[in-house]
Amino acid sequence: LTGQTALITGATRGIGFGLAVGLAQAGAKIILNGRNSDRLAEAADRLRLQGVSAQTLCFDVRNQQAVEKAINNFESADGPIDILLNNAGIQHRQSLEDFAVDKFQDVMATNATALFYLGQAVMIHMKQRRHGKIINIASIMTKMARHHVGAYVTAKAAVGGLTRAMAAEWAAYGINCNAIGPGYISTELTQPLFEDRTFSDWLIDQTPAGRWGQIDDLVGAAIYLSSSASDFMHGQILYIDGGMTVTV
Ligand code: GCO
Repeated sequence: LTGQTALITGATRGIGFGLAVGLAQAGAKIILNGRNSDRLAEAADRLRLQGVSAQTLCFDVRNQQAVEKAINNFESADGPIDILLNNAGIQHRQSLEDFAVDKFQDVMATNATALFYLGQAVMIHMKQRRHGKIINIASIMTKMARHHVGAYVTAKAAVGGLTRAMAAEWAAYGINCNAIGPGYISTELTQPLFEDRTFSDWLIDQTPAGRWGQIDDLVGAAIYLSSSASDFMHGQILYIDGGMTVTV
């Protein structure tokens, strides 16, 4: 990815931070995004400790004006954004019948609508260059569901549709849009589940690979979808789930 610049949203921790390290190790210049400037600076410091220099762009992905301003300013002052990794996401677990409306709306805004804001903002520039890679972070919940994550399931299903919609309209401009659908990856977001012995034993039993996923399990797919190796791939979702979605 040498010579390419990658913007990763929600990159202060978890999958976003791990993929930033992976793309950097493959040669990309990195822009970390987060909505908290202190956490963003701390993440950039952690990256530097791993020998990776990163720029930072602090904005809330749910704020379309802030998204457009940050990306247009970067493009005019610092240069092209070649790769967008739409990673930012939140989780809220509650029974659907009791699910708080404001929480549902926040999950949808962060995990789905924000990806549209980011995609629209970067593609205007990618279209001019007839080159760009957009990678949306979907989930096994793009095509499955489980109790108490109804907003997340709905949002991640929308990510699958948005990925196809972006591909349908933007492939003609030399922009590849695809998605990665992680299974259960051990991160801060899933820590309550990882620490729940009953859930974790069930998950391992449901997963042919017999283990929780690690963030490093996702890096290869992110590099592939960021590189010219995937130039003829459009609108696809790569499920990296230990086999969970293909077995009963
Ligand atoms: C949950 C988890 C899942 C995982 C991930 C699996 O409560 O079931 O949060 O949603 O985060 O999405 O791909």
